[in-house]
Amino acid sequence: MSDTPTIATVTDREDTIAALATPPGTSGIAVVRVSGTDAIARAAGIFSRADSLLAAPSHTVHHGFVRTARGEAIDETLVSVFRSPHSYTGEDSAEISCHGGTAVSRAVLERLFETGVRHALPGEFTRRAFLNGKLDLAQAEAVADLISAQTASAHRASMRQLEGALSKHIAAIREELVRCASMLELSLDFAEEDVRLLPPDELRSALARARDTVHAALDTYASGRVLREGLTVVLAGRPNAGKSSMLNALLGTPRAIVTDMPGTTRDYIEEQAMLHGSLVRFVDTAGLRSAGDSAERAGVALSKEWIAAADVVCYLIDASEEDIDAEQASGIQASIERATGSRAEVILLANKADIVTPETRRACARVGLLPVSALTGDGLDTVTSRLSSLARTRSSSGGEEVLVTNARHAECLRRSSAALDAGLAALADGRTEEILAYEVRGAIRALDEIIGTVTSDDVLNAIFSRFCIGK
Ligand SMILES: Nc1nc2c(ncn2[C@@H]2O[C@H](COP(=O)(O)OP(=O)(O)OP(=O)(O)O)[C@@H](O)[C@H]2O)c(=O)[nH]1
Ligand SMILES: [Mg+2]
Repeated sequence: MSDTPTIATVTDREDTIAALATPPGTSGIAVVRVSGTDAIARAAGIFSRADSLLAAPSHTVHHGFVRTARGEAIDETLVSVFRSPHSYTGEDSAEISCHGGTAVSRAVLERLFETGVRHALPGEFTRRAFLNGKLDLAQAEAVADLISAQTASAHRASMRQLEGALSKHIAAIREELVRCASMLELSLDFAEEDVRLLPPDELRSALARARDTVHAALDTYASGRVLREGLTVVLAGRPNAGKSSMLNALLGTPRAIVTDMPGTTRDYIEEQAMLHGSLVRFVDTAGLRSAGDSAERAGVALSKEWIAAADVVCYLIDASEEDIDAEQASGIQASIERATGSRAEVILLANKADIVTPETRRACARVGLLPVSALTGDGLDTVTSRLSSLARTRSSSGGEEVLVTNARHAECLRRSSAALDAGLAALADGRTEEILAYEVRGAIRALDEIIGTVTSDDVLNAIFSRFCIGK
């Protein structure tokens, strides 16, 4: 049986845990992080100046050697000491800064494991910080976002969330709802005396205000999602139009297979890229046609799903083969608008412009098709600047105080808003205060899930397992 801890045992907070906090591989220095009740004693146990570590006040740094059990030097190190509760996790912690490199950091870790320390699971340090009340759940999630932020704006948004902007906003809405709920419950307690502690008008406007604030926060998720995941740009069109060639040209690397056989791409191909500082997620899809075998049909079904989920559809037409006319162009535009509920921006591209006649080029200009060539790169600058400007506008918070970037938070806000809508409807219908109180409590519970006051182990496992080891 393996003694590697599983997610089921992760709630065992008694253990002292350790992990490499810096990326594995060659580097100037590497940091091994240790946390738990015995963290300082365990670090002292492998350190040449054990006494100075054991007596060290919090936030001090100590020079010395990490040694094998037989006393041979493993590395010359600096050990930082953080005493509970003034540490990242809230527990006693030590950070051993050793020389970078796989062998050194592994030897330091192995040495700690010999003394009974166990390897930390992904996100376990942050999970302990959350469980010890150092961070709420939205802030803990912001730590993961901060680490994975690829653009300046994603960095800013996760930093604001880590500083508590979202948590404070949620707390303010929650406070108002708790006031409504307690008044409602008091009214229920005194129902027989017909005591109304909050006039119905005041209750209605308090609930409507809370609902509008929840809606406003939820509305920012459209931008927040683009900021976090990148603008989803789907390359679509008939087989052989040059979609995969276009993906390769936009990425500047031969990522997708290109052949002159229609139906080459079966599965979709997803790849992220930075365009002028904005994050874009390109998706190359199978060519749209009804013929083909079952694998190709499955690919086409996926293409349609991607089109429906796109922020931008770049629809490619093979200008050397297909007729260019206004009716066809507006037909394509209309069918994509139908598929996306007009949410996606449509960019119609006439590809293979390198081999078309001047007459065809003029026809493209007349019907609003942008002539491009995936082969020569002609016209691609126009495409990339349109995409990066769309990525910027679609990820901008529009000056909103908070920006919801996380799908889990958006889902909680959706539930909170639905409960408040149901509560307001109950109030308008003159239904009992019990029903109203029930909905308001539901709205509060959904908000609590965002900051983690009520959250199941399953939700915590799902959140923290996505973290890297050592965070
Ligand atoms: N002349 C010219 N040929 C191109 C251009 N773009 C693509 N092609 C050629 O068109 C053929 C099909 O290209 P692909 O990129 O595989 O087309 P696709 O749309 O991905 O095709 P499917 O995956 O089958 O749907 C290949 O022979 C490409 O070399 C272009 O801009 N100019
Ligand atoms: Mg292809």
